[in-house]
Amino acid sequence: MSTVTLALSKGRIFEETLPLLAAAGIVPQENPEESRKLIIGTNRPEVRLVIVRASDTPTYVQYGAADMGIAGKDVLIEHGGAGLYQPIDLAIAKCRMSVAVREDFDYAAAVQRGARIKVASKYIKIAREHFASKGMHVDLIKLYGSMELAPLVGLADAIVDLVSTGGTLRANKLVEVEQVMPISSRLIVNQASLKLKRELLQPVIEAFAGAVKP
Ligand code: PRT
Ligand code: MG
Repeated sequence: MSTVTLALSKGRIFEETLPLLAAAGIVPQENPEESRKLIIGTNRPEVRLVIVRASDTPTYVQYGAADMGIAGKDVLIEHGGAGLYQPIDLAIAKCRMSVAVREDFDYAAAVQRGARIKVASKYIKIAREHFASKGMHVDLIKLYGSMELAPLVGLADAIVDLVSTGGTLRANKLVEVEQVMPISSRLIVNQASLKLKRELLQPVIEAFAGAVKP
């Protein structure tokens, strides 16, 4: 029997994917937040979920270790998208990529005088393209988490990070000075799987497409 493996990350993507899975008639047998299992069965014997780190989802799908996955546009841009078919914007896990600085940093003035600023981010590719498109010269500093700390301790003048409610920026006395792009999550499919397992995958893709709430 041919099987389908779907890669998902815990947290917001898993939560917001549950209704889409339900629309495809797929119900996970366990909640990954409670279980430590990395492979989770479903009500359908031919469908299983693998629980991966959000930024690893495209890699599992690219190499065919998972047939399908759900990943944020942020993660997909940084990955590059090789080997991935990206059929649907699922309109889940929505947020925006933004530039933020300390309240007391005059970003507009720095841009105006063509200052070379230090920018910390986990999203180096997105940050590089954004500042290049503005014709700004920046020094990029790669971080893996809690970017909000960097301007507070003098590691960077600005950060490029995801913003949802804005609560994290406010709590750290940072302000959003530019929106880089809106972010949502996409369904991604391994290109070879799509050809070899079309009969199994196509109905899942269609059910997801039909369940998207824009
Ligand atoms: O935690 P890990 O390193 O494993 O990966 P991750 O943080 O990328 O995973 P996860 O599960 O937190 O996020 C998965 C995806 O959800 C991301 O790739 C985004 O596409 C999407 N998403 C949507 C978000 C947010 N909203 C979001 N608010 N990802 C992260 N955040 C963080 C943001 O980085 C910041 O630290 O939440 C904080 C800001 O939130 P507000 O509400 O205070 O503005
Ligand atoms: Mg996280």
